[in-house]
Amino acid sequence: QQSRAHSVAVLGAPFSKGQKKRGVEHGPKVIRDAGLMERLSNFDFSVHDFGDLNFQHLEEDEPYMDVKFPRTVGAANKKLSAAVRNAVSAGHTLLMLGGDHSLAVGSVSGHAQHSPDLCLIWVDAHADINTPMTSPSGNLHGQPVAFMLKELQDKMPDIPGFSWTKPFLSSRDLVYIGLRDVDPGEYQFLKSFGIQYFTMRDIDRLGIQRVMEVTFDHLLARKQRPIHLSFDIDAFDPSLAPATGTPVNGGLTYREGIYIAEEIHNTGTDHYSYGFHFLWSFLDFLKVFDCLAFESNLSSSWCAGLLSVMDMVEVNPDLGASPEAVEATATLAVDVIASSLGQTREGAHTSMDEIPPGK
Ligand code: HAR
Ligand code: MN
Ligand code: MN
Ligand code: MN
Repeated sequence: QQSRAHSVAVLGAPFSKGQKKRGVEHGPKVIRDAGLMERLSNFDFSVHDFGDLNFQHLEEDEPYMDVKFPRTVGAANKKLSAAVRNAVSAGHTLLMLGGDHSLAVGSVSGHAQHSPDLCLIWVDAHADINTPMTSPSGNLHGQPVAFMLKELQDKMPDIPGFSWTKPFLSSRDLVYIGLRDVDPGEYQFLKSFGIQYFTMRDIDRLGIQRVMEVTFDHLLARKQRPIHLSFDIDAFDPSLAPATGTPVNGGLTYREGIYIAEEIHNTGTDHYSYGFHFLWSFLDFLKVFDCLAFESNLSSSWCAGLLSVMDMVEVNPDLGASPEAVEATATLAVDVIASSLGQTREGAHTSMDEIPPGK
């Protein structure tokens, strides 16, 4: 085996107190059972399984306003944040398996401590940007983005359990894809901060290819920077991802979801530089011969792209109508992960130095 410069770390976060339905804490296990590690072993990077974090449930944890389990969620995210920061600092690309989406507070903040210039791509049916005042449910998995945004600093009260984190992200460094269930207060925030977002209707109008192009123009045109992909499985249509807590009809198709993941993997390569399209297209044209030489000389052309941390959240095996429904949802999660890390639909150009002879 050749030396593998790049490495992907896998970290489970079996946590469910950001919402009221039990079962989402088993997400890491079912995603692993769907063959995650075997799929990752096919790539030309090394894989480190960091196992699952151990989260405490605090006995004394009264609601704050309407917010449920604030100290339990805060403590879990504090722990996750440190783990993500350490993994990224050690040079790994990190895959975080949730768990409910409140875990993004820890995951993105930990990432940001190492990479303050990161940008955030949030693929979800929901905007998860409620504050305790606007939240219709009191569930913290509908609020993680509100803890991150500098623009919301004066709208966020001091919630017990969260004194360890301060807002670190500008609203211009965030893009949403897949929205179709946005609360009134959330809509207000999206509009007043001018956040770039693509609802399912926008995907219908523009097509997923144009959506990704505009996403990268928005986030990467000025400079290449680390990407945090926070992928909520409920972004997919419930017919594809039934085992999740808050399904909403009219979601991503399989191909749209995979395309998003593939395009995120393709960032940061020669083929993708944003902004000066015509110039880069011309340079790409000149480089065609270079690339052919590159790919035939090396047994691997795997490239990390700009993806630095990925969350895969809200897979809840207790909510599938059948074992098949659960497995389909978990397998879909693994497919998205694999595509984000470089699995292609055109086949991998790995490990074949020459075409095998006929005889
Ligand atoms: N917007 C609703 C709320 O705040 C529902 C949020 C559901 N969230 C998730 N994560 N499943 O996206 O409660
Ligand atoms: Mn259970
Ligand atoms: Mn979510
Ligand atoms: Mn969601």
